[in-house]
Amino acid sequence: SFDYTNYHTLSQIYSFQDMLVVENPKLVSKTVIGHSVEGRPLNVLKFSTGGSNRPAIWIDTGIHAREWVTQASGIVFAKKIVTEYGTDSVLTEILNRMDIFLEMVVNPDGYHFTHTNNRMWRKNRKQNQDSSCVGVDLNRNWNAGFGGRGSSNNPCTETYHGTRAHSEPEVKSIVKFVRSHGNIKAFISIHSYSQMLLYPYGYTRNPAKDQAELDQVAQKAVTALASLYGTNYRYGSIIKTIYQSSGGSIDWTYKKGIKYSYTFELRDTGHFGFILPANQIVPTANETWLALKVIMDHTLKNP
Ligand code: 0X9
Ligand code: ZN
Repeated sequence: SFDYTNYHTLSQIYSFQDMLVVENPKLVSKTVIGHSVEGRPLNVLKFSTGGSNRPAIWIDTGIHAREWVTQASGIVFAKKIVTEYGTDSVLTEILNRMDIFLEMVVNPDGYHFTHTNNRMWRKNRKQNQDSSCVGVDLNRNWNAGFGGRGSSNNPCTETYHGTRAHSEPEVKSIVKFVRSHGNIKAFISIHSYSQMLLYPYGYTRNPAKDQAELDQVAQKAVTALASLYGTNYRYGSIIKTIYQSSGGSIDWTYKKGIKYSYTFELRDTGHFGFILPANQIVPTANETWLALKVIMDHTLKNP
């Protein structure tokens, strides 16, 4: 059976996804929402107990390749959803009325590259025009303050925003999915590291219209997270809590009307950083899951 306590290659993750569908056909299905720059499938798992186009929660992990604890946590979340449905009352209520979509490897080319060439790779693997430097930062490529401060027009930097908003297939596929679905109520994008729970905006200091509510939910979520092992999270708007960052995913989803748009920065605060030891995968996922359930439960109860 699958070893949740270790990191896995891309092909192992793809196999895990297919196994989960085979073992839970009534609850889980797989949709390919597009293909990466290098042609790899962009897989989204759908967890649904029925209905059609139910209000939905989106969760993504692995938009940045080197943030390995996020893809690994995505695997644990998927397993938790299938085992807790019917036993955990909060998750059961959520799935009785809403769907959950989980894209656990948003950046498959980058993730593959972190296994084969450079463990610290962050961006996708776009061959940039007129530059020998590779890759676009997929969290600077969205149409929200695109090209502004906190992103770079230099293809050789880690925060290169690309030639235009939604130029990258890994981003465009999510944009098309969100638009065509039309009923996504929460969009949660998971990164590491820093131990933070962030809400819009990242590109401007103007507070989000729903800042008070987003802040209250974040406070409840980080309290739930800390209840398991005492892990301390800061929370607040992106620009005030971490740094200015333009063209980020949740600024776009929030502007599109998805009120509950959040970004997590998982463990740790810098001791191991991106190279978090594998024995922290399950504890990290377990505590994060408690925060996710707070956000999902609030979303369910505030339609
Ligand atoms: O810089 C980023 O993209 C994130 N930090 S990370 O170290 N994981 O790269 C912060 C993301 C802020 N979120 C948005 N701008 N949406
Ligand atoms: Zn990141």
